Amino acid sequence: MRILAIELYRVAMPLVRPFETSFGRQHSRDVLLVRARTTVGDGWGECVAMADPVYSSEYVDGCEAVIRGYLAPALLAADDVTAEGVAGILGFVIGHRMAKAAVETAVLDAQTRAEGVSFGEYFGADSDTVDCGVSVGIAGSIDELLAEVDGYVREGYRRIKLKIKPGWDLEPVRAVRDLIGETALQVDANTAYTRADIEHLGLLDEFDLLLIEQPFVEEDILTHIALARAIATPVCLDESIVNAEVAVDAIERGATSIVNIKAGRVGGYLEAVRVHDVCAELGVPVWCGGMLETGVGRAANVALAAMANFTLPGDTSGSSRYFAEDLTEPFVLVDGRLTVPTGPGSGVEVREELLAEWALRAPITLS
Ligand code: OSB
Ligand code: MG
Repeated sequence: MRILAIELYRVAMPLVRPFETSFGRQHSRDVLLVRARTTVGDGWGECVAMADPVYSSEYVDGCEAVIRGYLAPALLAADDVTAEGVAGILGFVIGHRMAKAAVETAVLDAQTRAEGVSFGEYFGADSDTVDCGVSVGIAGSIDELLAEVDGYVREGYRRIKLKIKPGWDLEPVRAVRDLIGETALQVDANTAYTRADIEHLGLLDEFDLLLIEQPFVEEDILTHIALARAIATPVCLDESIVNAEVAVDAIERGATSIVNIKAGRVGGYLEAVRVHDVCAELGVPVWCGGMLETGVGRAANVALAAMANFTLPGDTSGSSRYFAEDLTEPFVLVDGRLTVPTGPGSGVEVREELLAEWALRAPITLS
């Protein structure tokens, strides 16, 4: 195919409740959507970067700038583009994985729609539904936290993940464990701790957690190794795992025994599949992370999470956990699971009238 145009849309999606983590509090999701207009048809990708560079170095204005200045011009100049060739064409740009992932996904969506193949089939998914967990932000009080968690358990979520930080860890985890009994529970620190906290984090062992996610800064593999040796709770890396090679390195050195896979963080779904595969070879289970995606990104995540080695529930929650109204048909939990879309490409349709209604600015066309 040839790329005829790349269109960039920016929409503001208010969250149904603020989402607070150790890196700040979001009230709304500032989403960048990419539409690839190609000779075989159109496709969509969602950029997962946050409004500010506080989870990773990427942020949404930066992604837009790198797509406008480098990624879109390179794709528009290429004679023949395939989804499998996008990473090579864009490889001259260092990093900027979330921006690259959004563009590659738009091309993949166009390509697979034209071929009549669903993302699930393309990735080699082997189930029709995925088990869903929910990521619960830092709350104003323990009572507020328990009320929120109780609501999710009643909705059927199969696993609860609590955001933690120094000063908000043992007490909320104990309270939630008491509330939910044997329901699966895990925690995510988003790099809020340091080596000096290893002994303290060991106190989480008594709560029988599935894992502790990314306690230390992304570059610091060594401290994660030290923690994994010191505590019983499995250590799981998120921010640190930026591609399949880094995943192998972190696993072989003993820094992570479970891996969170986010396609945006590793540069796209094709690399996400490779991370899945190397983890499977090494006997390391994976689960699908989330970045508060709209239905556009969620559809692809749900298809990815249907691959065989995604054996733990993902942060693939229903649309209503995030938004009053989604940009696509909503993802609705049934018995704690979401159904993998079966239509061509991502299998969902963008509600273009909402894109216009919620637009932060007019779309930009690069051609
Ligand atoms: O660390 O997993 C994370 C959201 C934004 C940025 C980073 C993270 C998260 C979540 C929410 O935990 C997952 C979701 O429900 O999409
Ligand atoms: Mg995380």
